[in-house]
Amino acid sequence: MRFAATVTPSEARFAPILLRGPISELFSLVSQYEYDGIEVHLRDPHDVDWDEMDDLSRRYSLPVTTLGTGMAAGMDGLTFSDPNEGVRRRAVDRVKEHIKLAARLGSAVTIGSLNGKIGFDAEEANRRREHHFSCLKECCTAAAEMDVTILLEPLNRYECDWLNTLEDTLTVMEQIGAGNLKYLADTFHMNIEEANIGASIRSAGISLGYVHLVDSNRCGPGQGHLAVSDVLRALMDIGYDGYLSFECLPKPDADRALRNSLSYVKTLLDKLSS
Ligand code: LER
Ligand code: MN
Repeated sequence: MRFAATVTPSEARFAPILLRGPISELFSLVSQYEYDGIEVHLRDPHDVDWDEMDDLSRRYSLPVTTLGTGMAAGMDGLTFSDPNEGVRRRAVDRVKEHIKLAARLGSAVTIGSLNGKIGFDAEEANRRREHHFSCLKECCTAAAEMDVTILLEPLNRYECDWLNTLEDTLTVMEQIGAGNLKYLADTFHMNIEEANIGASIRSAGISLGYVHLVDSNRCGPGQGHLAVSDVLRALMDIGYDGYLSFECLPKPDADRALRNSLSYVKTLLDKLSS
């Protein structure tokens, strides 16, 4: 398993991201902490210089694992389930730009907060699910043409009112039927929504494309009450060899969160494999 750190060049404070700053400093820092990859959250992919990102990724031998898109929802109000067609169009067009950048960098694109909400009215909720389906399908088709994977991330009930569990996600994935659509398991959300995190990971099997390894309090693994070794054991059981990305709060500070998360998880993995 490989390790990624979450970063953003955006000033936005609401997302659980380890490092913020100019993109060149972010690559330099993450490589100093000896991570294998870097997960970059971008409100709009044109907020950064694509050539510069490509150069930095090569210079530091640091693959961009996935592009986070949630800031497009949080800052610009763009979602796939919005009742307004113009908003949905802008959401899809925005994600298509993330997809182009991802194709350039060899990364995936995450869809989490962009899934949006559906509300309580049954008919309206059905319409919004259909809107979501059309938008996600269009993005998966565009991504497939460029060999890009889309990671579908369910969020906990306080952030999303319909796509919360592995089961919800597998249902959507089955409806879409795209080979380049994978499940992103975020253990912070799973800790709230899944009855048994290890069992869910085992039942996800090859649908699993990426992991946000975060503790129960959204701090780095080892700082809360998540049974991290159960999660790692389940990942080992299904032969997961992708990234574990620490999408967590920079607490007590970014330096310690980056250092301690990595050493804590590496030590557990060593114990589990011996
Ligand atoms: C995005 O990866 C995520 O987990 C969201 O909860 C961020 O708000
Ligand atoms: Mn997440």
